[in-house]
Amino acid sequence: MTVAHAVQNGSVCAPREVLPIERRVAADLPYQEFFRQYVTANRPVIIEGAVPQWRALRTWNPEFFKSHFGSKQVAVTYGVSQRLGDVIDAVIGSTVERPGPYLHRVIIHQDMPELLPDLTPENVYGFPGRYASPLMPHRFRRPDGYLKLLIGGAGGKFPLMHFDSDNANAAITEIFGDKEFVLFSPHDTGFVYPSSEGSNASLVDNLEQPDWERFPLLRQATEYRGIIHPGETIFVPAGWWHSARVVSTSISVCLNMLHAPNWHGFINECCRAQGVHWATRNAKRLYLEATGAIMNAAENLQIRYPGAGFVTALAKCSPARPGL
Ligand SMILES: O=C(O)CCC(=O)C(=O)O
Repeated sequence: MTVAHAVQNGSVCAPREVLPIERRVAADLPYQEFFRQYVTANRPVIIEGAVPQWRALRTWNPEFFKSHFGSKQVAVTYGVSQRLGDVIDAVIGSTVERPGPYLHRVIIHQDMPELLPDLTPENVYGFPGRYASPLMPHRFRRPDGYLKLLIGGAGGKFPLMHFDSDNANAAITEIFGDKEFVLFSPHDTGFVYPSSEGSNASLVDNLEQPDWERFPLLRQATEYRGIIHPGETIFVPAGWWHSARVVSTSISVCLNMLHAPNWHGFINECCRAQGVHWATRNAKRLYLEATGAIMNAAENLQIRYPGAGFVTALAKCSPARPGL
């Protein structure tokens, strides 16, 4: 454990607790073990060697994107769209003092499907799960899990600390360069200043040098930190506050996942909408609970009979690979 001392008005204040994010090696972490120890327990982990076969690990770098997609117009951040070649130039020139753009709005299946073959076979620890199930109600179905491309240079960062909507889990896999994550448990929500009651966005905008006068309670939160390197996947569980900061020019992909353990929270979020008649809300809840029960059954069958094609197609709860 390390302890960070905050400096306020020139004097050192009470320390805050900083813990490393747990690390595991993929070769020693079969999927069912991952599911039990991290997905079900809602615990973050960094997995080394998660995607050894991905071609992206050998071919993706800033020059690759500049030469193959340089003239493509892409959504970079909220309300900003630019040629990817210009984004890459600015990313290469990015410094901690003058950070360049952080690309986080490209949905790969929709905007750059040419990249998909570089991301196969599917990440054992990072796949859409129930988002892709044919049992998922059409309105919530996202077979791509919102798979996104993230590119930034030194000093670049995801625009805000947040937890993911839909009560989703997230998996971010580093392809090139290094990126640091800072995480806070859902139990520390009271210390991380959500922008309004129930919001998933935090007002804390600088975790390297927090404004202690504005955010004094932050010192009571336990901070988890870890750097991901090429080939590593970080699992960010549902409800965990997170922010990401580029250490060295970084390219990664990120997606959202729904599994049995975060399904109930997903239902709660879906049924939270204001201004909807209680009867409609209850009908929706009942429908999603029934769907969840059928998915549970299909997933249990998949674990029992991993080779059965029709069960695998229905369940999508885990990658259907022998030995997992
Ligand atoms: O920049 C990152 O790696 C974090 C991405 C993220 O948190 C998100 O897309 O919700």
